[in-house]
Amino acid sequence: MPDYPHVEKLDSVTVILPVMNETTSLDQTVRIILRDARDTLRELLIVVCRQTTPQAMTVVERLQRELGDLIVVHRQQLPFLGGAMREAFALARGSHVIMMSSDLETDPNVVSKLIAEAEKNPSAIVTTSRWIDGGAFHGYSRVKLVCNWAFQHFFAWLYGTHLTDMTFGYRILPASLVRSIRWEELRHPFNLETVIKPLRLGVPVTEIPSVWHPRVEGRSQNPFFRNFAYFWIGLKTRFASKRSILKSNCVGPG
Ligand SMILES: Nc1nc2c(ncn2[C@@H]2O[C@H](COP(=O)(O)OP(=O)(O)OP(=O)(O)O)[C@@H](O)[C@H]2O)c(=O)[nH]1
Ligand SMILES: [Mg+2]
Repeated sequence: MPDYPHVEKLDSVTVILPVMNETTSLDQTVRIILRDARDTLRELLIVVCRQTTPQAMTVVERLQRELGDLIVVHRQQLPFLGGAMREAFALARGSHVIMMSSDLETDPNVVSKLIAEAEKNPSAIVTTSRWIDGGAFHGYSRVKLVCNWAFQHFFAWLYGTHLTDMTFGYRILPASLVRSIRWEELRHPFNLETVIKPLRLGVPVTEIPSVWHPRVEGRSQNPFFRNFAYFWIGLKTRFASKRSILKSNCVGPG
């Protein structure tokens, strides 16, 4: 029996949009998702925090007025990006959740492709890669590219997987799966944690391509030196027991 929840069907999707300082990028992200995936959408779950700028809040409030129940706004209690995602996992009402950002670095044109892939295998995770055919990085320095390549290869070897982009936080996951796992990270390494913990449980993970463009407004919340923090969760999870990865009431099939 697998150690992760079996999911019969993709019924609906909650798209999680963390927002700090995005205005036009958030607006464009929402428009493209609605154009391509409105029928499958349970809600757009926008997560804001105390540092979210007044300009971004103005856009969030306008979207709420325009789109009514399709928009759910949550003010996070836990800090940072991982905290925002973890609280969103608990609140999502769709059978599946899409993790992405609102700065257009996670290309919203890929949302409908993620959904189409997840429909084929609803218990699995479909994640995006900038390294496979059809994917790309624009505006990454040579040093950043080499570091990223080396990092991806090291962790693919460590986990015995063919995945090529485990740190890119743009993927679709079953909601029951994300609620069965004990999450630890609060900052950006959460993006890695959300793929390596499922891998340790034996969850199938497939990749589709996505092109990365640097944000055109606002600032990243992830300074380059913080990338080293990914090693801690990456190494620790490799040797963690399945029992410690699952919440205590979720051991065995869900
Ligand atoms: N609600 C909320 N949103 C956040 C937080 N940190 C980042 N975000 C948003 O999450 C998305 C991803 O964060 P970024 O800081 O751009 O991180 P990134 O794109 O992974 O990192 P870079 O590659 O360095 O740009 C963006 O839309 C941010 O505005 C947070 O603490 N709370
Ligand atoms: Mg970003």
